[in-house]
Amino acid sequence: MKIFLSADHHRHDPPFEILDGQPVPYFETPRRVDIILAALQAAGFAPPVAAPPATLAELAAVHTPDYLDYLAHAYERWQAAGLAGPVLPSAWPLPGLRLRSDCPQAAAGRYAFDLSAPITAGTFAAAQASAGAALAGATALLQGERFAYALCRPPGHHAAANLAGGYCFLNNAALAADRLARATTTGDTTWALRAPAVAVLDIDYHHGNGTQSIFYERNDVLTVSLHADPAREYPYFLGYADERGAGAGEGYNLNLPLPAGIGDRDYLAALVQALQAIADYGPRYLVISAGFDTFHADPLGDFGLTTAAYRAIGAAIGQLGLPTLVVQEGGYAIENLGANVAALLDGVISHAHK
Ligand code: SP5
Ligand code: ZN
Repeated sequence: MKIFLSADHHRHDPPFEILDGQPVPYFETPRRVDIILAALQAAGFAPPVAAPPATLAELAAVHTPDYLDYLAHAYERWQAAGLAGPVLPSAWPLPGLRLRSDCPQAAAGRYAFDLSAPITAGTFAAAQASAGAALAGATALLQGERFAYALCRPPGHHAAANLAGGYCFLNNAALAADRLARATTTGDTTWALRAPAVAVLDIDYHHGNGTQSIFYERNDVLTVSLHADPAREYPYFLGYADERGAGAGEGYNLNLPLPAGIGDRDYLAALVQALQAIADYGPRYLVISAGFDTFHADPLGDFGLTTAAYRAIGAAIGQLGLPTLVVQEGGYAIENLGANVAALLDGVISHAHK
């Protein structure tokens, strides 16, 4: 399995986040990558390849130009206004207020939906590196690789076309899925008649609100997410079972909200349902948004999965027999994160020769 690394990820290392009203040390730390790399090396995986950073033109495939301009310049504009970094909003243009981005503080509220995506001096460079790893993974599949793993940091699945949040700035999995979909569906038939292209399966503990919103009106990318019920868990405002897509995308989004405390057996049963929906769609490529905050010891989650479950999840995914890109998302039980990633990837490749 080819492994692509966002080598510049360490340039994003915010000092704190506001979690449920309290300032706490940033959970999404550079140490996560070190630990995953060490575990993969110990498990005998090939050394990672450093991917080039994604260009603005590549990012514009799923992100808006105004949002990219904001991300690229937010920190310098914040500093130029005499504010101390990191960039963090303190007011939001919720319904009833006017959607403006005239000054740095207004822009911060305009382009972020929570208090967990602070922008530091190196944040955009790190996010570009992370997106570059996912895009390199997509390209590897297009060139005939069966599997690839993009060790992305910062993660991406909460980032929408024009919004940061949930430790995410650029939607790595969406960029990869979009690249695979465009390569698959370019042709002279009308959009609605093109063959199914790509499925995104999101197994992070949190709903992938950004990925869902990016593909919500498209039928060339099926989005499926297993996650904690948003009625009790972040991101609260999206991820419910009745969100099924809109317009041409109606029927091409599937949310499977899960109860607190769910264990290996019930989780794997829900996964079978998700994989059946993907098999019915019949995509050419599969992108996995792989979060490990479903682990029983994760500080942010309340699921009960064991390390053995990740091997079983990977095996079930591998059994679909699709060229598959695994994109790193969350996972904050640092001591177990490496073993859990290695278990998932081992599971994915375990069926390769059957
Ligand atoms: C990529 C990713 O996993 N982002 C997750 C961001 C979650 N941020 C806010 C979570 C707030 C929920 N409260 C947790 C209580 C833990 N006891
Ligand atoms: Zn998560």
